[in-house]
Amino acid sequence: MTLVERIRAGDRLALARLLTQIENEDASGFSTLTELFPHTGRAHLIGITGAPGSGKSTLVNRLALELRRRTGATVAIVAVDPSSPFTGGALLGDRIRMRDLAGDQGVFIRSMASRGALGGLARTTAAVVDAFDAAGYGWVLIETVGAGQAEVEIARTAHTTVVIEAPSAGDDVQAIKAGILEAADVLVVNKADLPGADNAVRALQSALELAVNLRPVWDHHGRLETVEAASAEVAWTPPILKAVATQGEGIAELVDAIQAHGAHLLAGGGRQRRDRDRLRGEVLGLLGAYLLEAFLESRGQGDLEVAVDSVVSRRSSPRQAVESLLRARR
Ligand SMILES: Nc1nc2c(ncn2[C@@H]2O[C@H](COP(=O)(O)OP(=O)(O)O)[C@@H](O)[C@H]2O)c(=O)[nH]1
Ligand SMILES: [Mg+2]
Repeated sequence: MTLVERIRAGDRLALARLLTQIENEDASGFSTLTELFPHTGRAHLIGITGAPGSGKSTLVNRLALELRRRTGATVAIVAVDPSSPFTGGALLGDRIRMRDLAGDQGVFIRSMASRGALGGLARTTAAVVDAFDAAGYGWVLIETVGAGQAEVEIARTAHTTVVIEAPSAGDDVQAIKAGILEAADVLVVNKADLPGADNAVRALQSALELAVNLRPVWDHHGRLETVEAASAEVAWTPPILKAVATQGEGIAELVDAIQAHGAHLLAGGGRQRRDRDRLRGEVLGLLGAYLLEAFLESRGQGDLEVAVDSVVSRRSSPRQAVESLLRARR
């Protein structure tokens, strides 16, 4: 059997090998992915994002168990943590916490750390998600720290984006990064066993009312629509749930909300729109990477350094340097 056939047949070792090839940006991995791509598009992608320590990994663990129990479908977990180096403690911690899932052949966990160039993490994550999708995983949970732009982008391109918040000591919601709340389909106040959970729910409620009105909507051509035009699409009001991930409380309700959102997307055409947004981002990201690579190959690294020199010495602005690099190319 070929690698593709083995992956499609559910061979975990074959899948693990492909994931390693993808992370190493190995050319044979990409050709395997190309063969697998026609088999993607079935998985429900769930982005889970929030501040470090809000309880994402604990919740993802519980969520995976509940999805397995209730739907029987297989679950893949992609933990994206750019802050942790390969041997870092956070990954180890995640692995230990995930031990409830160990031994379940229907669950596959992959931790990813940042490497490579700008946008590299988003591209690699997209490829890993495609691999799980083609391998037949019904649910793909993508845990990202809601900190950097890249991570927010990864989370918001999922079919369902879950934003996790933990109660803070003060009365404010711990500042959720701008842009993330607008992307939320489901909000979870985790650590509801700690004081301040109800305050956090109230604060999120008012923040959400603002955010929903500003929610950007793209039409089929990727153009930004006005809110009035977009309101033709039936609105989804993101529910705000409370959970105690360590005890498994609120997880059943979270699965209910995720399934309701999935049904909403299917009924209203939102699923195709999100797929298109996500794949569009993937195409643009790759195009950018290829163009840059082709440019540097044709000009050599030397010209780039000369241009950087001229910026460092303030002889040109960054924009001028790029313009003259592009002019010299023709
Ligand atoms: N009190 C309480 N602690 C929690 C809860 N969920 C997670 N934690 C703890 O919060 C810490 C961070 O959890 P983790 O899942 O690693 O958070 P992440 O960084 O967002 O992935 C761990 O010590 C968890 O045991 C909860 O519902 N209540
Ligand atoms: Mg974590």
